[in-house]
Amino acid sequence: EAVNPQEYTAVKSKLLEWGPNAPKDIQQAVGGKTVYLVAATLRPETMYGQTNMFVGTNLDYGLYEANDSELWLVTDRAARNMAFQGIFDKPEGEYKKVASLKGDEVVGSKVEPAFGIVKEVYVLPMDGVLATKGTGVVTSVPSDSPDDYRTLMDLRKKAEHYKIQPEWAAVDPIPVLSTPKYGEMSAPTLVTELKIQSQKDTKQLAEAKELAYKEGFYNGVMTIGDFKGLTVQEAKPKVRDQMIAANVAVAYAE
Ligand code: A2H
Repeated sequence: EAVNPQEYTAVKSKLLEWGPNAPKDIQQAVGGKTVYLVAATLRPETMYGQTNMFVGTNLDYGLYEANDSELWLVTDRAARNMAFQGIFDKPEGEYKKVASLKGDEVVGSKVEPAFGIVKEVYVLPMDGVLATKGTGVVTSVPSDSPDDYRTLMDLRKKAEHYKIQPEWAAVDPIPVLSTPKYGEMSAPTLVTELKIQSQKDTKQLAEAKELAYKEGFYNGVMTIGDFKGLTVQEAKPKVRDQMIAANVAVAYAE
């Protein structure tokens, strides 16, 4: 990994409303600033289809000063990396945390996902979110990510167990691209075909992820957005550039 850095797109989703578990003094820490949940993705071309966000309930997050008006919710590890990549409006390597939160304190918050067709989505819990990858915040595109789809279905089946309100998981997968093999819903198709029963079936999910990724990348055609009709391969950098130009995403590597 040190040899071959992963080029992520860090996508900003504006916080619209804190959820019921947010710390009581959070507004005070935020002051008048705008909070963004920032998710690292390898699939910027799918961002039209965001239906929710995911965090790990036991992970530690912070609100970090990105510039004069924005606080970004990411892990400490990601904030540090961002500081060294010159992403924050501060001298290289410097970053400041104004509040600490556990993932479960963010669950149920409402956000506006950048470039999403659906303008208000909720933050939900996911078991497999790694503290050691990306920002610890994952945006959910269940049409094209088997992990996202399976987790969303698990949450719908067992809302009480996962301590969520059913309406937080109510947005259905949104088609964004089409492939000859799996149609417009590659993740739901593969989860059904491979009979994947739970987000804990990590081996089968890895296989589904690989199949969906390859078919999407080599044979997918966009069905939505400014690059509708272009191949996924062509659209990917174009959507990414648009998002960066619109100041709703930044390049992030690790
Ligand atoms: B991807 P790689 Cl549509 N823990 O974004 C677990 N997963 C994480 C994560 C973390 N801390 N940070 C990012 N990810 C997810 C979109 C997507 C993604 C689609 C299809 C496949 C896909 C929407 N979710 O990933 O290990 C993010 O989900 C499959 C490769 O660095 C990110 O891209 O290769 C991807 O994993 C990065 O995983």
